[in-house]
Amino acid sequence: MFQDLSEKLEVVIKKLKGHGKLSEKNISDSLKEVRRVLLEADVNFKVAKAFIASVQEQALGKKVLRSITPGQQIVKIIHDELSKLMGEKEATLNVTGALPTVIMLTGLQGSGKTTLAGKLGLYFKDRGHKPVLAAADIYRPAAVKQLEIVGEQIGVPVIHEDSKSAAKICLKAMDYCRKHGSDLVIFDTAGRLHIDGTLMNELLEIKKKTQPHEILFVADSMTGQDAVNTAKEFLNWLDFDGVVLTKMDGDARGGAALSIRTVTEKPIKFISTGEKFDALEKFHPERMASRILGMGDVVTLVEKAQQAVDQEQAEKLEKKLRRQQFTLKDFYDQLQQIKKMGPLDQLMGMIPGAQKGMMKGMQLDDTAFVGVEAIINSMTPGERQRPQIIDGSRRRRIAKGSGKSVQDVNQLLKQFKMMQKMMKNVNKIGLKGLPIGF
Ligand SMILES: Nc1nc2c(ncn2[C@@H]2O[C@H](COP(=O)(O)OP(=O)(O)O)[C@@H](O)[C@H]2O)c(=O)[nH]1
Ligand SMILES: [Mg+2]
Repeated sequence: MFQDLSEKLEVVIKKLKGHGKLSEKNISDSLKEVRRVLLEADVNFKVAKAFIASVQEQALGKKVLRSITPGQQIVKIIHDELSKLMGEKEATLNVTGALPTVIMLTGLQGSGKTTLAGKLGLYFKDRGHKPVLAAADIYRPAAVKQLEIVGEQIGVPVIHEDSKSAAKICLKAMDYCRKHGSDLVIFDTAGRLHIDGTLMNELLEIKKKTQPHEILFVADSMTGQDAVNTAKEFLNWLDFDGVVLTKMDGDARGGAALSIRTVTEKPIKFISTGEKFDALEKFHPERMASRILGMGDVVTLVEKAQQAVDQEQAEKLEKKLRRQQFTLKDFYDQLQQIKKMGPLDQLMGMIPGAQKGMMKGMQLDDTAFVGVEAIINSMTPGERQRPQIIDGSRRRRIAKGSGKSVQDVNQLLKQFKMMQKMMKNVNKIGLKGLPIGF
């Protein structure tokens, strides 16, 4: 997520921290660089300007200049301002009032509405709700079919109808909820490639007739400032309550995430980080600021782990590790658990001080672990216990036995070592219950 932005900011920060004392000129120069980095990340021009002005004002204060760690103080200011930019506090969904709770998804075509309908459906189902999806994109027959498949995959009913009125379908879905004890309905509305009056009037009609508790604008974060401009138009026509940023797993530069809140004054409520239905995170501005600044996001990591990891097994492994009995077989089991938490490169960004540099040149997709089991199986119990005894000739033997290359064996041993190293980092901040290695 925002790798480029993050890396560039880290360079500036490293320089700042490197100075024992900071002069006003040091600070101004650094902030100019920050401004350039923000603009390169496609942050709205006015937003970047106001951001820098605010950081500058605080950074030139006596408290910072006189401090013994001025660089760190400024980083803290930048962190807090970034967090403010994205909303400061976590925003929740409006899900109280008359039943069913109505959530209406809006946005351009391809922004990720239908996928999000599935993700939110699953999100609420997992939390004990009985959601229903309404197929209100009436123009493309394929759209209804797509939502039906989504509904099937997450086990949630989809309401549709051969009708020319999207509002009518939405009302029908609400009616279905009342009759079947469903407490929440999500409208998957039509989008366009560009904003047009017909679409907006249709969305307005749905809004008027169904009085949604929550209208969400779905923004493709990959489109940067375009997403922000579109958001403004939707806001003017329709008004909405919150934003969902999609495709945050891609190489979005960060512009949308950093500008949309300030420009629309509406909170970002969720981010979507992949095509699978569980790739949805509540948006936490403060945690996102930490991720952008390369400080990691331990809280989200722990939450993910708690969902994916077998607690008992984790504790057993923790004990083993303390007694230095952690073997490569355990390592293999751990890899399986970690894989359940999400794509590895996304997880890496959440570990303080353990990202990027460490992982450079390593393949981070899910195929990274293919063959691991074969290699481990080809080792002797002694080797699994004490991988440090695996020398060149043993490596060749293991490679042969597993049908893998010596490089594969080297790679695995390297990953094992890396995990132990990362764990030291995590132990320093005293995390419990995470899979070993996190
Ligand atoms: N990588 C990635 N792809 C996504 C995400 N959300 C949606 N997509 C993809 O974006 C495309 C358009 O999504 P869709 O939900 O059909 O958009 P809609 O036209 O707004 O309903 C599909 O190929 C989705 O799989 C996401 O968070 N990450
Ligand atoms: Mg759609």
